[in-house]
Amino acid sequence: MNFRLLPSLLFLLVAGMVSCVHKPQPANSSLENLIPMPVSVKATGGTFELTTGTSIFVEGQSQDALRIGQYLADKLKPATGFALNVSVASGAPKPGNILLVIAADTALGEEGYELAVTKDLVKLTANKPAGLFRGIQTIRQLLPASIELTGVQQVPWKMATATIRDYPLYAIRGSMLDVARHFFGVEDVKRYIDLLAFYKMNLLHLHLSDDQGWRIEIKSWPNLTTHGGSSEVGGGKGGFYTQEQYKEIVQYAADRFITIIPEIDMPGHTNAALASYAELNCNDTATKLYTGMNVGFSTLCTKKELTYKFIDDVIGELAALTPGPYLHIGGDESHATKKEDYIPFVTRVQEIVKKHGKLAIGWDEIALTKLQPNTVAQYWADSANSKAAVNQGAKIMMSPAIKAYLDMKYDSTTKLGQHWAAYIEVDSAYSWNPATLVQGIGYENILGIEAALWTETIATMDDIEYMVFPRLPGYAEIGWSPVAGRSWDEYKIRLGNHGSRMKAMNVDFYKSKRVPWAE
Ligand code: IFG
Repeated sequence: MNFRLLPSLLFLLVAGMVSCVHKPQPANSSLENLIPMPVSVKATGGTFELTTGTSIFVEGQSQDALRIGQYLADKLKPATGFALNVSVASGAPKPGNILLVIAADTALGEEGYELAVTKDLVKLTANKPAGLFRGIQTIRQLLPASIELTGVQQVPWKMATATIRDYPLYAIRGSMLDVARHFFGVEDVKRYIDLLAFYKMNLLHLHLSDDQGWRIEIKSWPNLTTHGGSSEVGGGKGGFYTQEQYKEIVQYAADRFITIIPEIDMPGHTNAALASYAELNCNDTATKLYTGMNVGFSTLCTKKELTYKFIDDVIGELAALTPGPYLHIGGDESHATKKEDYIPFVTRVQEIVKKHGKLAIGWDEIALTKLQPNTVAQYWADSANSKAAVNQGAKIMMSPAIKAYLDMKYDSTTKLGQHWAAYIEVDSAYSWNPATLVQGIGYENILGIEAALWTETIATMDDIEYMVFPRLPGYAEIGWSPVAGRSWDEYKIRLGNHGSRMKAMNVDFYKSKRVPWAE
């Protein structure tokens, strides 16, 4: 034995042990690939097989459960070719079936569920319909990734048996889509909603107006869309949602237990409205349509009474179309509005929102004003504003630009997006805790988390998918899963195993080198 070699042999031995201890083992069962990670997963080591003979039963005459059951059947059919029957159970289901139950279990809250998979039965129980729908996403993720393909696959549709009990950490987990800088039609928005639903998100904030475009039909002010909706960043044709189309989006989201929050940004970010109606301008002269990317140059005329009639009409029509509790009034980057005008303006707009039976939410600058009880401040860049809002007793929607702005480039080589706040690689997008990010904003102050996609540089659904994925699943987990034990080193394995699911869903995601993508 050449003893001089001993130290290097020892080093190799120790290094070998360390690496096998720390090298995360690729998950070998879908139970270990769930995103967001459930509160508790108890594997029982068997398998349940979905077959052409499987039926979906619901207990009791619950129309919600039947509709959710049909949603599951519709999701499973393309890849399996099975037309699963959905009906009300009469007695205990026979082996090989799925049973959906809505039954009182208050600890599960609005969106929690319990999923018991045995070799004979998949039983999903929830306290409320939304919980049943969230549990359906877990069933999808327990099946092989090819379940998300659109053509029939000849594979055994096996699920690992387990008992899962699960519910969200935050009441709101969502995303914002800016349809003002670049317009995205109803089908694109529906696809975005489908992707949010897969990761148990429950909010879509639509940024409906800005300098470059007005995107929602307001019958009492038609030029807002006929003129203000006719262009976009870069000079494209823009577009807008008729009220019927907006209602279609709202219903599509509601069917997936996702709430729409519409935003009319004001007093800044209003050039599209100012270009549409000369009388909205202090000088009674309409501005030109704007197709650039600057911000902070526009303001409604806060001194004119007409401005508040305009706002009352707009918010009134939008509130009537929006079942959700919130209307977003923007309030950001009002650099062309004097502070002494901004404060009474936002105070008045909050009153108008309240008059129409809604709660106001605004970007964190609104904390400069006296906030109505239950007004929410959305933290994006100024922690002082957000702490001021907390000091007024307001809840915070966490959308820190340095962590949750989806238009931030991954790194300096990313062609799309901007990087004024930060480069946000997939690990950075995941490795933060909303409840500790800003001193003075704790868990009890936070309404939820929202990842925002601004679209100055984003023009197509592919662009959206590239910037949103694979970061979005991380935000879904931050918003849903327990903080204890959360770590990038563990999560990245699960995310790597989701590559095949995103691929099966035709998501054009960014293949970050920081993720061990499973083949
Ligand atoms: N800030 C602006 C957005 C958008 C964004 C791009 C907010 C609240 C920069 N306001 O973020 O309109 O231009 O990253």
